[in-house]
Amino acid sequence: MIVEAIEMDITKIGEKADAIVNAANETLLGGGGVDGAIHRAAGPELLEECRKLSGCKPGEAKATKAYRLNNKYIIHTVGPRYRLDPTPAETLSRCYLNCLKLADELGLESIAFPSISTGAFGYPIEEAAEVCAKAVCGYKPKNLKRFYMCIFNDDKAKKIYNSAFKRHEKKT
Ligand code: AR6
Repeated sequence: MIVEAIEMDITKIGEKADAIVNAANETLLGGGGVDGAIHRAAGPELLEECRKLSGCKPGEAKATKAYRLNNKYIIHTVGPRYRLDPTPAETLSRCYLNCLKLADELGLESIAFPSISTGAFGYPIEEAAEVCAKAVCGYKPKNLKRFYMCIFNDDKAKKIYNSAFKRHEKKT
């Protein structure tokens, strides 16, 4: 699987990604940040489908259709709140792995993630990139061929993720 961080609004990645991941909260009923942007771009039908999912626990993943977005699916996950979760690295790692597993079960070949938990949920970017790279570079895909980390307007964060991916790709 080719793993890279790119500078991109995740709602604009289009057909390059079969699925985009949403950094949601336990209600799955929308919020600010990337969650708000995805709901705005996908349209109100997304909220209707999310209402039927009865929420999502931190570290878990649930898929919906992508509606007005040019992707096949949106995979919703809930990251750890850095200061409140007793084991934030474990929860963040499960977010990445459960989303990848679900995408593989759906037969998808490409997936785009936002930087889960590093906004409103307060996860320090260097630590989050390390957890992400360890999980993703150690994952053995079935169908997935491309992993995009979409970084919104932040060249430094993009570099942090790409150097973490390089370090972990050498180990695996
Ligand atoms: N494309 C890519 N990345 C983005 C976009 C975008 N369009 N918009 C923001 N980001 P956050 P969290 C980046 O706060 O920390 C919500 O209210 C942003 O710059 O969206 O997991 C939910 O409902 C940051 O680097 O997610 C939850 O309540 C990253 O996405 C809570 O926030 C994640 O920031 C989840 O917090």
